[in-house]
Amino acid sequence: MALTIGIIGLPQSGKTTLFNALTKSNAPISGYATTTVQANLAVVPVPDPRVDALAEIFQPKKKTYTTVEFVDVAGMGQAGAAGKDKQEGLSPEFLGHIRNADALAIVLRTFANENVPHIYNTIDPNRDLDSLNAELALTDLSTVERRIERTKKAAKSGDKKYLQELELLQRLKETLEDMQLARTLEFSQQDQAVLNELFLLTMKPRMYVLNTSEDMLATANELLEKIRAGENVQIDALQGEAKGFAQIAQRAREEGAEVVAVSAKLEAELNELPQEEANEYLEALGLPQLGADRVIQVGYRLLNLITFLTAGEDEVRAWTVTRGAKAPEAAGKIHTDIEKGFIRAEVTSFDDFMACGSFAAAAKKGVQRLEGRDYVIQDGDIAHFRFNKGK
Ligand SMILES: Nc1nc2c(ncn2[C@@H]2O[C@H](COP(=O)(O)OP(=O)(O)O)[C@@H](O)[C@H]2O)c(=O)[nH]1
Ligand SMILES: [Mg+2]
Repeated sequence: MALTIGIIGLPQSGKTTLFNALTKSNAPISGYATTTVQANLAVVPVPDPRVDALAEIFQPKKKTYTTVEFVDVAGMGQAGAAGKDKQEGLSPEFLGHIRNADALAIVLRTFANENVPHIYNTIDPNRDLDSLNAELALTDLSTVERRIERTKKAAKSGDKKYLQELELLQRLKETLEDMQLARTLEFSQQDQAVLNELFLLTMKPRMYVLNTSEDMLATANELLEKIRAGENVQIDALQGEAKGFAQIAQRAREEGAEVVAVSAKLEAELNELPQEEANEYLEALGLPQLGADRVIQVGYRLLNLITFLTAGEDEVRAWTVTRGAKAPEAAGKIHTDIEKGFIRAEVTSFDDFMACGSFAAAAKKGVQRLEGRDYVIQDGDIAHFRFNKGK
């Protein structure tokens, strides 16, 4: 069940370069704005230090991470690219790729480079985000308007369900007309059922990926951290790229969105180097980790998934379940037979395990628990399932 994160942004913002950095693959990078819809798709492992730590202990034959799918789709900002001022809505090809994405990574360019034209000629991520939001909102607006027509007909019967639905749709319509995101509204559980059918683009969880100049990465990380922590930053006093970082970070904070800074080009280049050299380079830049890895980890977090682990001499492995899943469902991820014959789960939290160093020590210390069918799996649980093979 690979969940998908759609990489979107204006032409020349660095989507494909980021995609390459994420996947360590080499999708073609365009040096000019294209009008056709190209899509690159890849399933990438989610870096997880817990898997690495357990592998150090168990020295397994195999080490397996959870995965997430990224799709890089061109197709936004085409009206701007063609020099038209009217937004014409997004193409069916673009929508075909992005409607089913579970979350969005929105690439915003902050790097300046004369050789890489910008469709609006200047570097201004705040303006670019407004423009992207407007395109997404307009597309959602037409979805909502079509639905209103349908629901109006159904509501003629006087059925309360449809009258409530109309109310919701009206609220969405007003929000989208203001170019605001549907996800900023509050919804009831009943609304949620309708929303699930609409696949609105402005409902999707999102992260902003600031594509920075190489030498501004450290500054970006510092500012992002400050704003995330709620420190008071005088945004208007900032200049150049730094101002853009702060503006987007502030918006992300207000919206409850995530924000990550990367230098897509640098990272795509680092992938060409041997691991050791790449690490040295990162260290020299004062960076703790590849931005691409952060993008993957934050993307995974957006999907509201949790990870549980299995560990042994054969394999150390991370598994994905949705938040709230109970033990038998988690067992079913490994094999349906284990779910069917589920007896109980032996569970040790990752932290407890690391403090003890082995399952035997964990059991002795009493931190290894026996859990039944109703146990809700927690992120970082190391689980061993006992099951009845005959069932
Ligand atoms: N200087 C610099 N150039 C970049 C960066 N990221 C992308 N580019 C360049 O910008 C151009 C467009 O990048 P691309 O990934 O194809 O953009 P896309 O249209 O959003 O997919 C390419 O020439 C890239 O080399 C970056 O972080 N710094
Ligand atoms: Mg591209």
